[in-house]
Amino acid sequence: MRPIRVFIAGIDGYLGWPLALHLINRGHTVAGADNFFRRKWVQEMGSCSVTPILGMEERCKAVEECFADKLLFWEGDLRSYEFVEKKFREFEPEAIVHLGECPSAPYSMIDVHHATFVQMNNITTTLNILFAMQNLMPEAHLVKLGTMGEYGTPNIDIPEGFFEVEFRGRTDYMPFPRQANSWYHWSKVHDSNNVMFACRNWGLRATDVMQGIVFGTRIEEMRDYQRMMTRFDIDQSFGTVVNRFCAQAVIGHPLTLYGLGSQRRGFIPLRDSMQCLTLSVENPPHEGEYRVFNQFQEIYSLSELALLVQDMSKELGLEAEIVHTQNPRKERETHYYKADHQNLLDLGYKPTENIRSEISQVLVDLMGYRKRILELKAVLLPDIHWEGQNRRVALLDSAPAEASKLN
Ligand code: USQ
Repeated sequence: MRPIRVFIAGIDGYLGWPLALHLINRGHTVAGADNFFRRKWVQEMGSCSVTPILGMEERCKAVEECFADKLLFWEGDLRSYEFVEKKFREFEPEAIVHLGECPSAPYSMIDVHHATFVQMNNITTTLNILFAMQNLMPEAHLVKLGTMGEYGTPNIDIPEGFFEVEFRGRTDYMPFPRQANSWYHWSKVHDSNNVMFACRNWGLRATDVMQGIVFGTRIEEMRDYQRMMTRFDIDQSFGTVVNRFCAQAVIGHPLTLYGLGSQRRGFIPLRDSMQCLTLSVENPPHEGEYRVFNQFQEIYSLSELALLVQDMSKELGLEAEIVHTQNPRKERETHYYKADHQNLLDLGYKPTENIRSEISQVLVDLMGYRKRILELKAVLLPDIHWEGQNRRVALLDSAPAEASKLN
């Protein structure tokens, strides 16, 4: 594959940072933008990244030293169309990976302010990117991060985006119904509709990635791990379930399995997520094509994963108790769940086979930050309920001046 110019929207995040390293290592020219909102949202949750991540200036310096390559970074808000257009004009990306959204279901369920913030932030940034592409580079490829959660948990198999429907004797190939389960997940559905329409209306090309729940601490490219590490969150809003279980195990806190634990989801290790996003970037769809990839390694129930974390903890001499806590979310706990994920395999995706060693690596890495996790213990229990009536601090709407120093 010839090297291309890739713009990462949300380059400072859990996925954005390792993706920059991964793409640079493969010879691509990478630039990115971020307004450090993720650092601020996690701070609002009373938490911070367990892994001590660097500020962007030091991150760029580390890249230059380790990869002998420059990483271009602009601080700015993707909700500003002028900012997006200006940076696209300067960098002339051939591919844009949009990770610059608020990724949390619980955060969006706090109250009306958080719900409207998440939807406006996510939908506006995507529209700005689509319009800037149409105005400046209609040939470019958008890789847009969606979520498996857009589909919900239907009682039938989940295809990759589209399926054939027969109704009253006629058939059509249509978008599979979306039944999201939080204001955040619905924001991704609205994005999907907008991206699909932009492809149909303007002939743009896009890959809409329905990603499962990511977990993990590292990828191969973090050779200089101390300086290259990505953030790792454990609070109820921004910490995903396996990452939270591992952090809990490391400090002897009970693993907080919500409800019965028989909820089934698609999961994907961080390194596989990087592999899949790169495959999408390097294999663009044709003009006008809107394609959907379901991106996960395997489907597991939450109980299976809790038991796996418990098992791997034991091997490391840690006692991890599993506790069924009352489920703060409204979600089906016992349900059918089967989803296709062939498209990425067809492009060459090689899923991590040993999930046990992946979990073990997370535990080992986190053991080095035990003290920090203990300090953050209070954020491990959930108090955001789907019923509403959440008492929470007000939303901070502008990035603090020193945000890039926060983690
Ligand atoms: N859960 C627990 N215990 C916990 C935390 C969560 O049992 O301590 C349960 C939840 O009830 C839920 C499941 O674990 O059934 C997943 O929760 P999560 O917080 O790991 O993931 P979710 O809210 O679904 O969102 C995450 C990412 C989001 C992405 C999504 C993929 O934060 O950005 O879109 O995973 S998916 O779930 O497939 O839609």
